[in-house]
Formats: sequence, structure tokens, C-alpha cells
Amino acid sequence: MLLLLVAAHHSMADDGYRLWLKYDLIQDAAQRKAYLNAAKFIAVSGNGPVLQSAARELQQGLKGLLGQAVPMASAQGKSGGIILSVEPTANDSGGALGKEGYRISTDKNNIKITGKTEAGVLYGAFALLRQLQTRQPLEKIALASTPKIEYRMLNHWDNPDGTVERGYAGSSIWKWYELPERVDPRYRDYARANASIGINGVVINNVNASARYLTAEYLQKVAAVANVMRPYGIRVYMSVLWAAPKTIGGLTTSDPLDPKVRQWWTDRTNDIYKAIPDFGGFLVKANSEGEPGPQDYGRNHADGANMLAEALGSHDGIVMWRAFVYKANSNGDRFKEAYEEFKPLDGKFAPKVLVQVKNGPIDFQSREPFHPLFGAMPKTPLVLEVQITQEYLGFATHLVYEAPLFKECLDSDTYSKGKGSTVAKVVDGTVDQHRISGIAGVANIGSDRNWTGHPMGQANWYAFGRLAWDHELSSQAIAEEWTRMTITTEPKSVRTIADLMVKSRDIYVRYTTPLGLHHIMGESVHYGPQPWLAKAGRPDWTAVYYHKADAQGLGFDRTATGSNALSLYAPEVQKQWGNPQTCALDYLLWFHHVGWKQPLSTGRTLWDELCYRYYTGTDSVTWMQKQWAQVKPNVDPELFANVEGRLQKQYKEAVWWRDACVLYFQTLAQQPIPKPFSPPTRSLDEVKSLVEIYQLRK
Ligand code: BDP
Repeated sequence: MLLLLVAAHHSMADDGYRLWLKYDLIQDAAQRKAYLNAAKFIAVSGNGPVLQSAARELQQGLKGLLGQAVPMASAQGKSGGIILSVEPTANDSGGALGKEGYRISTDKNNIKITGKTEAGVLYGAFALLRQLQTRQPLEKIALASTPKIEYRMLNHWDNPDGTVERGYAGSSIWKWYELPERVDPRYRDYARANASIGINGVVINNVNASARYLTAEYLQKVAAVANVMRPYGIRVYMSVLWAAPKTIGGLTTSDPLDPKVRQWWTDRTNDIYKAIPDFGGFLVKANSEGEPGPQDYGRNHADGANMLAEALGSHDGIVMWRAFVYKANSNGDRFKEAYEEFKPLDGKFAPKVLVQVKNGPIDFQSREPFHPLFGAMPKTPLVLEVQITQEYLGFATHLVYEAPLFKECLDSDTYSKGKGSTVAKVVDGTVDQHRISGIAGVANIGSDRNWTGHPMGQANWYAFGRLAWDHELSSQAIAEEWTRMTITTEPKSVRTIADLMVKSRDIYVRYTTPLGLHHIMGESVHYGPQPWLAKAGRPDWTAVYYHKADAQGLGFDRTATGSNALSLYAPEVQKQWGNPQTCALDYLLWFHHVGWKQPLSTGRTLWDELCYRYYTGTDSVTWMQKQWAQVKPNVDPELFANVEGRLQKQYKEAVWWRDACVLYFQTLAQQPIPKPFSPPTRSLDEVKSLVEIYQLRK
């Protein structure tokens, strides 16, 4: 009996593999019946592969949610079913549906899912399933949606040897050694998950690229992956190594203006399209962090990007050229470097080139001002790159829901064409009327059974996709939707979990880098605090370069009296951040060196405010633990315990961050820890020795 009970309990445990596509039986019988009435059959007009995926997903989803199979049938003379149809000339009420948009309407007592393309219908099928998963009514359903951004991409930083740069969820999901003969069924589940949130492109390999993917052997493997992605409306892209003509092509140069080099890329590109007819294009990291690039030959980024655009020729592909660059020799402020290299090239890029810009000017910190290139390159379509994998956000240990971070950047006003020229509108092309637009998220996906290591990391993958589709969705709405689909539909628990998620990023910022501190994390590994780091491979890899703490105060003066990086922004933005008296406290130390005893708008001095944030931020992790404890009755036990354990660890590490930072800054500020907080119980040396243990992980 006991054994049986244990077994029964075990079979219910949720290992997270199914992500937000669980399709568990709806427990409320009345609700189930209402849905069944509207889903008596599925009819498909057409038989393209993407349409087939839509029908298959609906069958699988409805069977799980409703507890019985919904048959495929012809709609002739029937009602109460779901009809999928591609209508190239379809219009929605407001205007034309975009090529990937969908419309769900009620037509003669049937639910009709229409799109101009098969992909549109597939997105509509997922949208309909989402209605059931979140328990919305289906009567008189009328929804229409078109993605605001055209290229919605995941960037994998995966290497051929199966490791993942900055990956915290196991190894790469791509098993190159098995491909192309064995195709892991997991690839299809990956494609389903992406399609369900509208992602339509995946760069399969690391931006610090290996040339190997361009070899005939690997092209067959990549083609096998592309074959699995295609029926889900997803195209495959590659990161390329700039030096490939030399390393694998046997040429003596990789100069983009050399005719032999150009021919080599054209030939390779043609090879790729032979193997993968719908190949998406190239992503390039060049002349950045030691990677080769056109500057090695005295050429610029536009020369390099345009050469690849030329190689793409009449193939339907694009070049995404990254602006994440900083010079080998760092004099000055790294904040300004990408701007200085790229701004003069605006207007020089070929039409197939998009420049891919990180959300902030430094490097995926927990809070950054928006990158000054947004709004500064009106003639060039810019791809916004965000990092989903939590390199600077506590890996897969800390619970940090990233939608608020993404939104903060998307909603920032660049003022480039007057008020309302937000980063979102620069990126989606509306501000400067671009024909193409893109957004990319560095994936947090790995071979762990639950894909993302931290179970709540799934929400970051989900939120990225939903915002890539529609940047106007709110963080709160996405958190609630994901929670309902993934964890529980019990209303109070949904609210508690979504609330915890939405607040989690600010809490993380408070106990790690409050008030605009940045880049004070552990060297290379990028984990834990190391604000005392004064020596590294380059000055701009240290912490002291960024916080500039001294006996007088703290923070990087980027106004005219300092590096003047602030001058890269529009005058309205300069005004918003230029005065330390009025600059939002969240950005204060990004732009100002502030005296320790300087009173802030909160009434506390800088030193007291800093301590206040480190201490209350840490205490907030206890609050997160309490919130999580409350939802226990409504959450799968395996999932509950997983998150509970990680939160315990997160608390311990919040204390580590707090102690390290207040003790270190105290050596310069020479101020006591303000009441009611108690000084750390350990010494700075003790905390420093913890970092050394972490550094062994390098
Ligand atoms: C940094 C990562 C490094 C990446 C680099 C990039 O630490 O591993 O290669 O970004 O985006 O944040 O190229």
C-alpha cells in the first residue's frame, strides 16, 4: 500500500520538461464541457507542413486539456469545431494582417483560425490553446494579432564540443556528434516551445564562433536541425568566424575587400543554401574581445558586413553584425566605444544588414541605461540584443524574472525623433521607417531535463518570446499568463507567484548593485561580489574602473566633468540623468561621482542609502521565500522543493553580496552601518576568501 502511494505520488511529479505546454486535464468539469462544445472537430484546409504542425499541436493540446481526442474532420455542414485556414488576402477589422499575424473569429458557430501564411495559422493555434490553458471563454472569440518585430531570434552561445558559453542548464541541446543520423526528439519539443511564443529564428552557435559549422560535414548536421525547425516556422542562422577563409579556406587573408575572400564567402553561402534552402543568415562578432574582424585588415565594420550581404546575393537571408565592441587598448570609457565605432557608419550598411546592439552600453548588467546607439543610427535597422541566460543575474541559482528588465529598455525614450521615440519603436522600425526589424535573446536553454536549470528561468524564455511578438505586453500580464500555463491556475497563487516574479529583478539589483553600481561581480566567472577587484586582463575588466570609490565618494562621472558619455544621448535624456540632484536614483552612480555624505532625495546620505538598499534587498529574499511557501498547496511538490531550495541558496548569497559590498565600501567611506541594521558578523577578509573558492571554478 505504502509502495503504491509512493509510486502514485511520484508519477505526478513535474520535472518541468513540458515547459508551458503542459496541457494537463482541466479539473473543472463544467469548464471542460464548455470547451468541448466549441471543439468538436478540427478541420484543416490545406496540407502544408506548418499547417500540419498547427493541427497536430491542437490535437495534442485539446486531448490533454479536455481528456478526450478531438477528431480531424471536414467542416462541410458542421458546426462547433475549429477550422484552420490560410487566406493570403485575409484582412482583420483594423487593417491588413501582417504576414505572420493571425485572426481567431467565430464563424457560423465554428472557431476559425486564419492567417495569411501557414505560420500565421500556427501562431493562431497556439493562441487558441493559450485561451484554454489560461481558462478564458471561447464564446464569440475575436482575437487578432500581428508581431511588431519581424526577426524574433534566440541566440545560442553553444560550442561544437557541447559546452555552452555562459550556460547554466547543462550542456548544449545540439548533439553534433549524433547528427545528422540521429535526430534527438527533443529538437521538436524545442521548436514547439519556440513557435508557441512566436520565435521564428535560431542562431545555433556561439558568437565566439568556430569555423567548423561552415564545413561540408557540419552543414549536413545543421541541415538536419533545420529540417526539424522548418515545420514550426523557424529558420536556422549561424554565427561565423571572421577568419574562416584562412582557418578552413586555405587562403592567406580574410580581408573583406580581397576578391578571393569574397568569392570564398559566396561559395560557402551557396553551399549552405543548397543544404538549407530557407537558411536565415549570419550573426557576426568581429573585432571584439579578441575575435578577428575586418579591422585586422584596416577595413571597418561596414566593409565586413557588406561583404557578407553580397555573399548572400539573391538568397533570402540577412546579416546581423554585432555592435558589442571595445578596443583592445582601453583608454577612456568603455561606455562610449560602440557608439564611437558605429555611429559614423550609419548609412554605410547594405540593405540586408542589421546592426545588433546590446540593451545597455556595458554588458548585460542587472540594470543599465539604454544603449546610446538606439536612436543614433536612423539609417540602419538595429536589432535589440538582450541576455536571457543569467550571466550577471545569479546564474540558475537566483530567481530573477527578466521581463521588467527587457521592458525597462524597450520603454526607454531615446527622443531621437521627439517624445515617444522609444527603444521599442526604434527597434520595430516605426521611428525610422525601416523595412526590416529584429530582436534577439541569448538563450538560457541547455540539456537539463527542465531546459533552464532554475525552473523559473523558463519564464524568461517565455517572456522574451512574448515581448518580441508584442513589446506592449506588461511584465505582470506575461508573468500571470506563464504561471497559469506552467504552475497553477488557482487565482490567489497566480497572483502571489506573479507578484514575486515581477519584484524579483529589483530585489536582485538592490542586494547586488543598487543605485546604479555596475560591473562589480566576480572576475571572469561573473558570479558573486568582487568590488575590490583592481587588477585584471584589462582595466575595464576590474570593478574599481566602474565604481570609482575613493575617500570622497562613489560612482562614475560620465557628465562633462568626467568621461562625458552622457553627451551621446539626446538633450532630453541628458537632462533626465545629467543633474545628480534630479537623476533617478536607480541610475545615479552610472553617471555621477557622489559624496558619501551627500543627502539624496530619500533624505538619507549616499552611504546610508547604499546600506539601506543592500540590507532591505537581502531581507526581501526572505520575503520571496515566504511568498513561495504560501503557494505550496497549489504547486507540484517536485517543482515546489526545487524553487524552495534555490531560494534558500539565494538568501545565503544575497547576504554574501551585502556583506562583501558594505564591508569593502566602508573601508573608503569610513562610516558606520546605519541603524537599525547590524554590521556583518564576518570580516572583509573572510568574505574575500569566499570569492577565491568561487574563482576555482574558472
Ligand atoms: C560577455 C560574456 C562573453 C560573451 C560576450 C559577448 O561574458 O562570454 O562572449 O559577452 O556578448 O558578457 O560577446
